[in-house]
Amino acid sequence: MNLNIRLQDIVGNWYGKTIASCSSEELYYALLGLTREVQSQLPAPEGEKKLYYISAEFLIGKLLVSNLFNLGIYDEMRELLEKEGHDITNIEGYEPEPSLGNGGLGRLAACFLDSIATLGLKGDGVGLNYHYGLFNQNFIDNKQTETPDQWIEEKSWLTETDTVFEVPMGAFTVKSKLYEIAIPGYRNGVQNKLRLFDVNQLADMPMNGIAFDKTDCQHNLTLFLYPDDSDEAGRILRVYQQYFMVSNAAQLILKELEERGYGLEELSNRVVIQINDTHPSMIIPELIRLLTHRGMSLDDAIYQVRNTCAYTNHTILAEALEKWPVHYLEQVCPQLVPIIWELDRRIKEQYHDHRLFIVDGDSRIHMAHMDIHYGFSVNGVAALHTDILKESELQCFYDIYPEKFNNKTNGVTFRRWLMTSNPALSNLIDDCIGLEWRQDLTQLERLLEFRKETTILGRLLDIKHENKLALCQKLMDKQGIAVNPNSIFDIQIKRLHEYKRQQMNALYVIHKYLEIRGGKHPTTPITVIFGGKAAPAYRMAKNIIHLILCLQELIEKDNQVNPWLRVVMVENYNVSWAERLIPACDVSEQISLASKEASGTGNMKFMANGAVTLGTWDGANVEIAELVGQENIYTFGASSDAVIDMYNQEKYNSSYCYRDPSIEPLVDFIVSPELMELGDGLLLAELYRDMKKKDWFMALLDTKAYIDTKDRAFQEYENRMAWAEKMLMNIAKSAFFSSDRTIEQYNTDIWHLK
Ligand code: 26Q
Repeated sequence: MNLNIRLQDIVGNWYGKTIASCSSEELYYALLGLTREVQSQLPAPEGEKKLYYISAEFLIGKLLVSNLFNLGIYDEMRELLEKEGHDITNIEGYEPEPSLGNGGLGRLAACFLDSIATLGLKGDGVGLNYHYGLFNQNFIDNKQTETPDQWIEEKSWLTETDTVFEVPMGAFTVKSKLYEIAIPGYRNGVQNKLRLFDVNQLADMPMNGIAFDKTDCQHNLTLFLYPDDSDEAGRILRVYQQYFMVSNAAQLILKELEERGYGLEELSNRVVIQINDTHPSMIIPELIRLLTHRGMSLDDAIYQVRNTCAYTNHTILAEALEKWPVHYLEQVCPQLVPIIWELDRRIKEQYHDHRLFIVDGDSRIHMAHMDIHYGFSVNGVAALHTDILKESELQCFYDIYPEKFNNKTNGVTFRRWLMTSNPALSNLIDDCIGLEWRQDLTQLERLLEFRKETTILGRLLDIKHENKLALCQKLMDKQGIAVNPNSIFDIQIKRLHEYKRQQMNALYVIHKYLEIRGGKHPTTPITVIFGGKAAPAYRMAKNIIHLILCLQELIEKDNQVNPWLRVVMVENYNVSWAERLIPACDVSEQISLASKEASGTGNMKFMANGAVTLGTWDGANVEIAELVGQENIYTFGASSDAVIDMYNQEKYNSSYCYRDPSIEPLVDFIVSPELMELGDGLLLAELYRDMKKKDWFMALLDTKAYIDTKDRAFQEYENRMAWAEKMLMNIAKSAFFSSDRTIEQYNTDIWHLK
């Protein structure tokens, strides 16, 4: 297809204009149309067996650039537009960003779809078509406020299909409709689909802010994405959503099995289902229900399902493990309840250890337990995480099913997170090692040859500087904030959670602030950048945001300090922000309490873009450290063994961290007159009390080591060539964290697609 002619045709027909005379907005819709046209020609991958990756979240982000790139027409299109006086980045600005996920788990699912299609594997994503994605975040009075995020427009990436199902709920039946988004592989001429179910006729629900009538489940089913599990209200609605999702998925899977010409007894040979955390776990009893309805014996149905379903665990935080009261399911999907009791009965008959039961003594259904007993694979998402599952959290399951447990260290797609988001660095890599790495990321290690080449190291530093300038421009455009591009960019971007310890980073800021006020200033100025949303009902997370924003204002107004230190919290952090922040980062903050962050995936994106990690011995940080070696990462803090031990023995209390006298003044500063005047005294005092008296996620345990290590990193930043070498080492070793590698391992060990 001649792209120029086709694009001219489209804008001519739609707007009666030439490409040159179109607005960026008009061109966005024209490109959307053209890209959809190209994609519609692509066949699905061939294969006798098909994967269904079921997930409540797919945080796909904007798709225009990524789709053009995978179709192999991005450069041509960009140049063509440039000739007509248009900048594709401006055009992309008009694309609404689908935020159909909260954070890591949803973004992982999006990276996986990209890699599955790129490897030519036959596999679709299945989820829900939320009308409102994750809320939009605004800062008012140094506090987070939430507004609804309505992302769907009349013209979008969604294609309506004529596939409809009925989902029987307790008191009513819901008619569903399937929508699809194309997922093209990278330059391989095939596409998979992201299949999103919606209610057939969504009532036009009035929203009041982000609040709405949570009791009208029948009409609100796909209205919005849950902003985390900290929102106590609406749990039943969440179960409705989950059942709606899996019943549709199960009906779709059986329909397609039949269309492919296979009988039900072929299910486990022809289908594999990956259950992304426990949110889709009800697919297990739902499939058993549908199979037995169609005449299969219960034993055979259980056999089929057990050999079809595989479960991924993403968390060991007890509060995030789903346990639904039986009476919730009696209301939502009463037809599943006898099946679950039967599944539980079989376990209780065989084992007498109550920790293995599906239904506990309080009549709560442990979704993960059901997955482990009635699936064939259980995987963690980083080596340390899988070890913790085996050795402590799920040890009693590992004892009876050692063969089911396996690790799949997470990965990210380098097409979005390096090639399109950091073109300058990608071009430098091309210049060093040729183009092959773009298809085969293991080639990146060849960069090691250049670790002593000062011209290459110099170019690395120049590119980092350019990317900082681009970020500064965005910060100015979006928030009117001027950041010094010659400062060190120290970045922590992720959901707000106490275990991720943004509050510890804030204590570092206080430390530096007091030091500078005392006359000791750093050699190079420091900019500490935060980004992330707090669940609307998670008080402590919101208090931490409030502290950060108050510090931002305090320092902004202090001319003695602000030449040397700035704090910036980006508003409404999302995938698009990440694409600008990560290429501009010097120091990547990965400071979770050891054992709590299952993997992390931002850490991998930063590494690939030449940031140096400052991190604890947690999640995939451990594997990053192994790969780059101690000279190329800054690690600190208590080990996961020590932390787990402290929890088990109830050894930790925050006061024992005051053994170092430098810590207490930092905590006290949270309620200092300066900050209390700027902020909401009640919120700051609540945070202060929590840190002093409870500090459940042990921020104070590691604060001293954190400050010392971070100061050392900033000192070593001064030796620019030595730092550039660290950057290069990180880039060269990052290929392990490609989701292409991860998906290859899923396929070899679990899916066996081809
Ligand atoms: C549960 C019940 C009710 C309502 C909501 C939820 C809920 C929603 C989202 C529970 C968990 C999540 C999201 C979890 C998540 O993002 N986990 C992250 O997964 C990443 C990919 O594996 C890891 O890298 C991160 O370490 C992990 O925190």
